[in-house]
Amino acid sequence: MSQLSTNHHKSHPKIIAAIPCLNEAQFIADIVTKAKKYVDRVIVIDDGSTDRTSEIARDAGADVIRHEKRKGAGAATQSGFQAARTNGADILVTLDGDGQHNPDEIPALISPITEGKADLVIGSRFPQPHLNQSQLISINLNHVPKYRKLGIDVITWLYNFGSKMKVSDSQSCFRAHSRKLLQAIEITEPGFGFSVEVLIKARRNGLAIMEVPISCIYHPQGSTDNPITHGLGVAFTVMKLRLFKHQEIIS
Ligand SMILES: Nc1nc2c(ncn2[C@@H]2O[C@H](COP(=O)(O)OP(=O)(O)OP(=O)(O)O)[C@@H](O)[C@H]2O)c(=O)[nH]1
Ligand SMILES: [Mg+2]
Repeated sequence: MSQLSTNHHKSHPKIIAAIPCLNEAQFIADIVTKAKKYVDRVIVIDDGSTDRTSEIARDAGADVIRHEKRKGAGAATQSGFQAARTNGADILVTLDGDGQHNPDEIPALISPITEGKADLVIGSRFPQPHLNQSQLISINLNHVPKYRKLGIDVITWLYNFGSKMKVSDSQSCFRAHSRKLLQAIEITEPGFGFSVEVLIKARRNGLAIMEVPISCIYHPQGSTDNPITHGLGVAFTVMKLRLFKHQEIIS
């Protein structure tokens, strides 16, 4: 992995994109190519794929971190957090490698951080009225399957319950993170529970959380994991993290 010059000209924040991938050979080349237009470096975390994800990502110009064995989307994102810290990123963008997120929406996610308004920006598939719609670039394809929407709503409700800091989409992993957040938060959940773990720790650290609307493309070949176990696993993680406040916080 070539070491980018760290004495980056400070007027331009150093932006890194991390893309956790499990068998995404079909989509990854296009995503890396598009994302490279908006960031200084693209890092693909290959979470034990058995297809040509690593090779295709590298050929498209990404740096690749490979987990020999599958560890989970949370563990893969944690490797992205670590690589961003090691390379002195001012902003880390995370997006999925399965073509559901549109890299052309990266600027919309980054701007609240460059404007100093947020430490965590979530790309929401369910934009609330107060969000400025004009940011939506592509036609809204957010046909989130109903059963998935129900699962996401339950988890988002569990996260919002009793808190002033509410979000509309706790499960979206198309996010931007500030250097301050990267220094304050460690991901310990190996699976999809990491999505709410980062939210809960950000809120506990008093970090500013914002949402911007995104489009999300659902491909006909559909979901990878079993949505029920996926949803229940994350719901359990929210309850565990919110109930047991003694969770480790680095700072
Ligand atoms: N499912 C799954 N995805 C992983 C894993 N490790 C990395 N990933 C990547 O994590 C990202 C999100 O996973 P998805 O399975 O797309 O999760 P999702 O978007 O909530 O669910 P879908 O609607 O099924 O796509 C994708 O880029 C995956 O390739 C893993 O162990 N399981
Ligand atoms: Mg997906």
